Amino acid sequence: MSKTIIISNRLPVQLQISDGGLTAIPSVGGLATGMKSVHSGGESLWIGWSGLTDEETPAALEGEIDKALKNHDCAKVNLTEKDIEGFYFGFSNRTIWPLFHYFLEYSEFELEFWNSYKTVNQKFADAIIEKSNEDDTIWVHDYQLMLVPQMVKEKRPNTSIGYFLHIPFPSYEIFRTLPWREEILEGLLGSDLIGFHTYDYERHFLSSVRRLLGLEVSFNDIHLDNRVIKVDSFPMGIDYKKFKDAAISHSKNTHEKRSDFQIKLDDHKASAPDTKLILSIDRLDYSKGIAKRINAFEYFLNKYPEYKEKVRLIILAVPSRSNVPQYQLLKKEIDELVGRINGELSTVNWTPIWYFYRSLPFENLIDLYTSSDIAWLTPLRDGMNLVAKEYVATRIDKTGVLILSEMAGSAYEMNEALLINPNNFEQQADTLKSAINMPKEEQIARNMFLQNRLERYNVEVWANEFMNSLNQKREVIDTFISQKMSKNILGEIDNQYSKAKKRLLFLDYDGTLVGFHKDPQKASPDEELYELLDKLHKQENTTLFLISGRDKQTFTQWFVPKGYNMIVEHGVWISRGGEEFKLLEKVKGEWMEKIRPVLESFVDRTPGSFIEEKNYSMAWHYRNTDPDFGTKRATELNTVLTSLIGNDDISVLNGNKVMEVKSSNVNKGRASVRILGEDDYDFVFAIGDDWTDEFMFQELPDSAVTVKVGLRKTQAKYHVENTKRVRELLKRFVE
Ligand code: GDG
Repeated sequence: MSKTIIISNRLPVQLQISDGGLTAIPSVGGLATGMKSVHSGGESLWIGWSGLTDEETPAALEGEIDKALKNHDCAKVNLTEKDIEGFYFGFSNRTIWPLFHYFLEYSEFELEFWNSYKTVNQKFADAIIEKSNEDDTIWVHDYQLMLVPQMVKEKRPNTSIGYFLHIPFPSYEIFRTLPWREEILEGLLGSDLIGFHTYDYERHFLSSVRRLLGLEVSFNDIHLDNRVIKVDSFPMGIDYKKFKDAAISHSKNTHEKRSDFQIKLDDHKASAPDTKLILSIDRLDYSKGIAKRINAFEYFLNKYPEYKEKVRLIILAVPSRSNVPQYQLLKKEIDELVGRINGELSTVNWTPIWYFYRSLPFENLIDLYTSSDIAWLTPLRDGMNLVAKEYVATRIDKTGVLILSEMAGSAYEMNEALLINPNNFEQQADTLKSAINMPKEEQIARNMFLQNRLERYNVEVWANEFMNSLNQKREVIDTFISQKMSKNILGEIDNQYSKAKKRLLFLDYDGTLVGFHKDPQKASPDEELYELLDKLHKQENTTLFLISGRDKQTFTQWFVPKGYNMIVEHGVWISRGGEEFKLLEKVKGEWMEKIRPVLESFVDRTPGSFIEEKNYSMAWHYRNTDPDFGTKRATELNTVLTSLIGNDDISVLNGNKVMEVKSSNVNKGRASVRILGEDDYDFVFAIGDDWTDEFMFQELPDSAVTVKVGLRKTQAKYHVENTKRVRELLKRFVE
C-alpha cells in the first residue's frame, strides 16, 4: 500500500533518556498538530532527526529508540555532533535563516557549513530512499532540507514530492548574494509542488528561478526538462479548536483550578484594574524585532506619558539557538534594554516591562493569551507568525486587540488587525494608544472576522489542501498530451527501423542533440555527438538530415567537413553530403533593410538583447535580458512589427526568448516534406524541441515517427525527457 512520508529536521516526538530508560513523548508544536490528519494510521511515516546526536545515543538503546519511534510511525536520521554544528547551527541558522529574513549582514558564507549541509541533506535523502517505495508521496518541510527533493527525485523519478518552506523566500536581490544559489534552487526543483505561506514569497522564488536558472515560467508552473513544477501559496493555519477549547475550559476554571501563574496575573489585575496588559510572545530571534519593540514601547511612554502606570508590557522570549553568537548578543541587548527602561521608569507601584526568558507550559500560554488586552507582535520579517493567530483564537468573548507587523506572513490574512511597520515608532505609539482606547464593539467586530477565517482555514485544511494539490498534480502529469516513449514503443520503433528499406531522419539541433546554452556559440557539438552522427550518416539505406534554424556559417564550420546533409535557417538553405549550401526555397530579402533599424532601436533600449542576422531572416534574442523587462519589450516589438509588415510575405514568430522575422513561406515542415517527396522512404523519423519543429510534426505523414523533446503541448506522437534521452534513442538505431 502506498504511504505518505513526511520529512522535517526534527521529529514530532521528544526522546528522553534518564537512568538508562527511554521515553518518547509526542510534541505539541504547530507542525506536529497540523500534520496529524496526514500522519495518521499505518499509512504514514515521519522521518527526521531525533534530537540526540550519535555521540549522545547509548549503543545499548539504539534498538529501543527505533522501536519507540516506530510506535509513533517515526524513523530517525542519525546525525553526529559535527553534522549538527555545520548543518544546523552553521548553514541553516547562520547562512539561510538570516539571509531569508533579510539580515544580509548576519549571513555567513562558509564553505564548511555548505559541505555539511550537503552531507546531511544526503543523509535525509538516503533515509527516505531506504524507507519508501516508488508510489509513496513525500512531503519535505523547511529550510534545513532544501536539497532533499532533488536528491530523492534523482533516484525516484516517478515519486510525487512536495516541499513547503516555513520561512520567507527573499527577493532576488537578496537571494542572488548566496554563493550556492543555483544549487539551492535546483535542489528545490526536485519537487513536483513547492508551497509558500504567501504569494510574495512565491513570486520572489519564481523570479529567482527565471533569472538565475533561465527557466521558463508560465503563471505558477516551471518547465524543467520533461517536468512541470507547480508553485503555489498555502498560508498555514493553526489548530483553532485546540486553542478555542483551551480558552473555554480556562474560563470555567474555579479559583482552585487556576494555575499559580494565572492567580498572580489575576491578583495584579485586581490591584490595578485600569492597567492594560500588552503581550508579546516570540522565540528569542533577531527576526522577531524584540529589541525594537522595547524601544518603541519606551518611545510610546515618552510620547504619551499619561499611560505610565496604566500599561504593562509582558515579553515572553523563548530561548532559541543559543549556540549561535548573534543570538547570544541579542539576549544581552534585550537584558540590558529591559533593565535600563525598568530602572528608569519604574515606580513603587509599577514595573513597565515584565520579561520572561523561558518556555512556558501550554497552560500558561493560554493564561497569557486570555489575560492580555492587547497582543503586540512586531517581527521585522516572519514567514507566517502563528502567535498572532493563536491570540485571536483564544479570545472567546471576542474582545482583545491584535497589533501586528505588516512584515509577518499572517498580516496578509489578518487585515482586521491593526497593522504596523515595526520600524515606525511614531505610528506604533499612535496605534498602541488607539488599541488601548478601542471600544469593545469595535474589538468584537474585528475579531469576529478574524476568528471566522481562522476557524475555516485551520491547520488541517492547510495540510489537506497541500496534499490534494500534490495529488492533482500527479493526475495532470499522468494524462499529458503526447505519449511517453515507453519500452514497448521503443521496441516497436526498433522493429520498424530494422525492417525498413529506406529511412529518412530529421534531427533538430539546439535543445535536441545538445542542451540550450545562453551563448549559442558554446553549444558546439561534442565528440560523442560527432561519433553518433557519423554512424547514423554512414548507415546503409539511411538519409540523415540535420534541420535547424541556425545560420549556414556556423553549420558549415561544424558539419561540412563531416559531409552530413543539412537544412538551415528553417528551410532556406540545403547542403547535401557536405557540399556548399544552396537555396532550397526562393525568398525575398528586401524587407530586411526596413526591419533592421527597428530591431536595432530595441537592442539599444534593452540591455542584454542582440540581433542575429541570417541570410533570409532576422532574430531579436532577449534570453540575456532581465526576464520581465525582456518580455515586456518583446510584446512591444511584436506590436511594432505587426503594424509594419502589413500584408507582406513575412511573418513574426515568437520563440523561446527570441522574436524572429522571416519569409512566410519558409519553415521546417515545408522543407522536410520536399525532401520526403524526393524518394520512396518507408521509415520517416523527426525529432525536435520547440515550436519551429511543430511544422515538421504537423506536415509529415501520419506514418512518420515524430518525437518532441520535453513535456509541452505538441503535435508529435511521442515525447522524451531531455537531450540525454535523445542520444540514447538514436544510439539504438546504430547499435
Ligand atoms: C516558523 C516561522 C512560521 C511560543 N512560546 C511558547 C510556545 N510557543 C509556540 C507558539 C507558536 C510557536 O511556538 C511559534 O510559532 P511562530 O509561527 O510564531 O514562529 P517560529 O517558531 O519562528 O516558526 C514562522 C512557522 O514556522 C510555521 O510555519 O509561522 O514564521 O518563523 O505555536 O504557541 N509554546 C509553549 N510555550 C511557550 O513558551 N508551549
